[in-house]
Amino acid sequence: MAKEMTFSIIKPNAVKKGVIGDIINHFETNGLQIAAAKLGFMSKDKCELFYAEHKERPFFGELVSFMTSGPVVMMVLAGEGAVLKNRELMGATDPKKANAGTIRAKHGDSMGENAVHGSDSPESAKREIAIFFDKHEIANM
Ligand code: FUP
Repeated sequence: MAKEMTFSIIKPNAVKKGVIGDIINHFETNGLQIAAAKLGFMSKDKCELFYAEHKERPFFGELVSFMTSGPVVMMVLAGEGAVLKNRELMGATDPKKANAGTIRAKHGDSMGENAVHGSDSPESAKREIAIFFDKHEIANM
């Protein structure tokens, strides 16, 4: 499989719990390298743009208010088949349905507060990375 990049967010509930290190360790020990990272608040504008596909969904307001409620870690992950690999490591959207040992099973609190985000396709990854990072901020891993 070709080397790819994907976009990852450690969400406010996971940052608050102090599990940034555990999550990054999970990535690094499973073949994903950190090609770029920043910790900080997501602006409401960027958050709404990021989740634009969910704009009409009933949970949109709650999702944006949660994602901007505290600092997050925004990252570019690089590795062989990074998009799919990251989705496997995260587990299902609903932490109750996520396989044992996945990040969401370990650190997710609810469907909304599910600890991490990961791009669902290489096209989404490209779009999402461009919202939060300039090209020169990303290491060529
Ligand atoms: P995922 O790709 O696994 O992050 O899941 P989705 O793109 O379907 O959902 C994006 C985010 O919306 C999830 F992380 C959590 C939130 N969400 C809800 O809060 N309620 C729902 O019913 C579905 C999603």
